[in-house]
Amino acid sequence: MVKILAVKARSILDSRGNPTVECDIKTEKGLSRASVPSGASTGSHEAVELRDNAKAYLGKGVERAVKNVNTIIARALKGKDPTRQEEIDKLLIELDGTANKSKLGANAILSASLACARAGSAAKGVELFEHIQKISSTKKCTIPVPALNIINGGKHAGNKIDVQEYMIIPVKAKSFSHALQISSEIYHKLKETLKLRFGASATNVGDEGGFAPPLDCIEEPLELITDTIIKLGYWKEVKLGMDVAATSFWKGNKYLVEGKETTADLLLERYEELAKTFPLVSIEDPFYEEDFEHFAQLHTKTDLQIIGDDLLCTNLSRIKKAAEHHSCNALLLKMNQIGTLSEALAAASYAKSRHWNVMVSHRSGETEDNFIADLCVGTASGQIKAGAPCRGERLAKYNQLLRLEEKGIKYAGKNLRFS
Ligand code: 2PG
Ligand code: MG
Repeated sequence: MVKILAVKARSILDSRGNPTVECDIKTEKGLSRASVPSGASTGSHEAVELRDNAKAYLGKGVERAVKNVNTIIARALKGKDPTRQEEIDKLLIELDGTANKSKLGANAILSASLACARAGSAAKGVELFEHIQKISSTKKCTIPVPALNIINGGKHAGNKIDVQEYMIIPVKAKSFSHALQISSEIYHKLKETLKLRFGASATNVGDEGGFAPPLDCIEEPLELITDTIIKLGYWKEVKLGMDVAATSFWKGNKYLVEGKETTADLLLERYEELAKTFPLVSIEDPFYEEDFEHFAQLHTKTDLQIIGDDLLCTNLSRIKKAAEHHSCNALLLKMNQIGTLSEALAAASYAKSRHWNVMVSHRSGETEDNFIADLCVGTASGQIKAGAPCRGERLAKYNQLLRLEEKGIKYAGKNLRFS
């Protein structure tokens, strides 16, 4: 049996320049490393990201989380078998002992959980995606369809667009590499158009690498992207997705959209109209994080893929509630919302048992770690969102998928149904 010899965490910086936790695990097979991302539009039911709230890094330091890994977690994991992911995660959950991982911090716990998965795959001498396939009992791996966020708004950009993400989904591309080629072409063509119409500053990018043009109406980005797709002749291959992240403009009893107050019912009508006008197939968080009811209404009234992010927080009890209410037909899978690999796998597995789609997701604050690429392939989740085809921390994931594609794993596009 391969044993964990040492566990060591450190504070590194994420793509926004804020501290985050990286963890190294040593076994006789060598060193395995993982780091955790961080969100900006976080759901209130997410596991707790432990920050120092001290002077350093304007309160955002993670020294307490690092210390928790280097003391409590390191002591408990030493001597353990890293191939036994479920046991390791159970131990981490028990060590913390809270419902939302607020004692040790979900950032501390997840860094150890993921480094352990990498150590487990090294111990078995298999690739990470194969190790994940095994522990998640996935029959056949697939290469996911990417959802690339090419126009950024909301909390991820300094413009006035209320919707957070406008994504292209090359579902009918021939392969993942073809999907990436098409997406890169659309991205660069869109850049030309934005520059011509609004000037060079409109091509500045937001947190996830998408452009952040000075637009303020919800429809305009959809028009611009649709025009670009048609211009390039890709209207058959490429569909559109949005992450509205509606909690970010929910003001207690009303939504504030384009500077005006509006209601959930009016928003719902607007989404129905969007679905009729544009090649829109997917919408995430169309309403704020407690409105299971309007999610369900949109689900009944359209053929859209309705993804729950802030609504679900990768949390099994919330996913079950959404399933009861028919609020969604897709789960956004973010490991740091729940804090261990095993719990994320359980969330994905439950969603699949309800015949939902699963989209594996990055966070807006990312690192160069490409773990989610293997996660998506190993669980055959079918979709991944990792930002624009631009910026190293986003490409780290897409480029890993290009490597995994070389193994002859099937592209998920052909069998993907959105509704
Ligand atoms: C989202 C994510 C990722 P954040 O809302 O889906 O795109 O953003 O990481 O800021 O929560
Ligand atoms: Mg979201």
